[in-house]
Amino acid sequence: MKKVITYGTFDLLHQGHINLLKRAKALGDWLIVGVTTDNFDLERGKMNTCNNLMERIDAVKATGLADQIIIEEYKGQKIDDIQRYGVDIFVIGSDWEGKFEYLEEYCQVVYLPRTEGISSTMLREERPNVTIGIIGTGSIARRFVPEAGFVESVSISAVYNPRESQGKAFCEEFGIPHLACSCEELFEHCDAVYVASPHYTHYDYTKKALLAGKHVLCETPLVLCGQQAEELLLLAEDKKLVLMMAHKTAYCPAFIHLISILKSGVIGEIVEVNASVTTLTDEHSEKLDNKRFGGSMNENAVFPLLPIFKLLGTDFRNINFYSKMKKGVDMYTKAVFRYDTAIASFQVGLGVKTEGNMTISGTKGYAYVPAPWWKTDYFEIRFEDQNQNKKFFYPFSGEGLRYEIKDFVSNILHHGSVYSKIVPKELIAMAEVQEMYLRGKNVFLI
Ligand code: C2G
Repeated sequence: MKKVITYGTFDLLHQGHINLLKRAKALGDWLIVGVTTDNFDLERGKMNTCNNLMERIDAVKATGLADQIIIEEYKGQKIDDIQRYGVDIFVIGSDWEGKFEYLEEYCQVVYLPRTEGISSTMLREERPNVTIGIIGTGSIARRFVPEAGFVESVSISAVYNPRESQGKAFCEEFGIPHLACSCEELFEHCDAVYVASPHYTHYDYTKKALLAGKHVLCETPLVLCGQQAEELLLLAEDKKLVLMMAHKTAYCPAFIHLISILKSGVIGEIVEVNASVTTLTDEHSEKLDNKRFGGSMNENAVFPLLPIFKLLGTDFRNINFYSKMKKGVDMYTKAVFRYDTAIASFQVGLGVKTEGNMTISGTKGYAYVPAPWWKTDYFEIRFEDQNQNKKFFYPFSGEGLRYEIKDFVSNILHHGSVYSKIVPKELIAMAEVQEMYLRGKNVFLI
């Protein structure tokens, strides 16, 4: 029996794919089709797929042309597959001409003519586009606009900044078509809003945008009060709108895989999580203004709270906070959580520097994520027997905001059906912890 293998993403499966599969099948008796995983596509720079892995597998299955479907998840897998399945012919479209000579050592390599005039890219361009209006034009918004350029089906349509001259300069610099003079005007020019203003304005802007029927991606922290978080989430649910916090760590591939690997029990029962985020800040920075911004907790706590809640849940018994203050602002805070079967701690600082790594300790081993763990592309799982240690590498492109933007846009286009990387319970608990701190509950000054 002659076995043929071919690979592809098969996003928005079209006639070009079908022609290729038909021709590939005609070359032998058994056709194996490798469908790339979402993560493998991310790794090879394909950020823009519209269908997820299951949808793409289903589409290939529905053609009735594949005798066997496998998933392709890593570089070099083609050699392993060819040997494992005893493949005689590797087939790929002519756009890959010359790229797979290295497989000739293992089987025959055939490039088939690509079907002209149709491609997934063309089909993606025909799909609906989400327009985003940005509120606030500070440093994070400056990073957001170029990152949005890497995501399919999205464009930045308008900007609002109460300080009009800053909004105007931003529009000119990034070529954004509309400068709005008010929130209401901004809402008229977009489907969704990115709230990138100072955190003490998040609640008002997010609520206004939701009431105006706009999806919202709000910068961190969403709000600093549990009841406000709950209210906003309920409002979004009620209006069938997407509300997400722009917590870039939650959407980055390495972090997502770290959590799944640890949940599968590789380091045994998790007994402690420790994470630290410190950024030395200029003494005159407005982040140290105690009336509006607050300090380290307000600025950074949502980062370490994410792995703690993901791994240990939100049902902690209590938290003690230890803070070093200056002019009414916490320059450094260490928080210690007691859970029934575990403990967690984090350090956040604007005026004290620590090693910004994360360690997760378990009964069989531990995970080590080097600084800056909150935008990592790499981690290690370590054991008593060092021979068993494993290193994991993932893509983390550019500023890393493209992953959250992609999720936000897909969620809007798929009517909220994309799995939330931060669930409402976690968002509310994050706000509650910050509220607890602001109210001074178990806060000890050093
Ligand atoms: N194809 C085609 N005609 C088109 C579009 C695509 O013949 N108009 C072929 C491609 O050449 C490829 C297959 O359809 O052989 C799948 O294409 P994609 O989904 O774009 O996947 P691709 O990125 O080419 O995957 O390991 C992954 C593979 O190496 C390549």
